[in-house]
Amino acid sequence: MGKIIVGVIVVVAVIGFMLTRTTDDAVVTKSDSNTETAMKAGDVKEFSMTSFYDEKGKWFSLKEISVKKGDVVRIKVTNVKGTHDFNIDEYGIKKATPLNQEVIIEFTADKVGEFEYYCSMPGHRQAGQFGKLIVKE
Ligand SMILES: [Cu+2]
Repeated sequence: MGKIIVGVIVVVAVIGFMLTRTTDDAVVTKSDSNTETAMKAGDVKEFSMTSFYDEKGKWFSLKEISVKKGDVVRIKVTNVKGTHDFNIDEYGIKKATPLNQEVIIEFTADKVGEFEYYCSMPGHRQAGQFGKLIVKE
């Protein structure tokens, strides 16, 4: 009698152990593939703006860009009037934007916060040539 009970307990324990193992493996595999999918699926967020000046100041046509952390940000800047560039200090971006050329700036938004993009030509930022990059968690 005692042997049977011990035998049953052992069988139950072995089955339970196997079930736990299977479940753990399944969970691990699932979360791994989810992580991979999330990394690969980093959405590409594309924006276009022009860079120019007029009698009121110097400008980027787009004043604000909002993305999520992990997004690939692609900004197309076309300088249509004057001499300008495109900078985001916190992301180490400094790009010349020659007249009448579409310049593509691409980076992964891996830092959360609000950052300013601006033109570094003397006086341009002060004259209005800046905008806000918002990266949300
Ligand atoms: Cu400028």
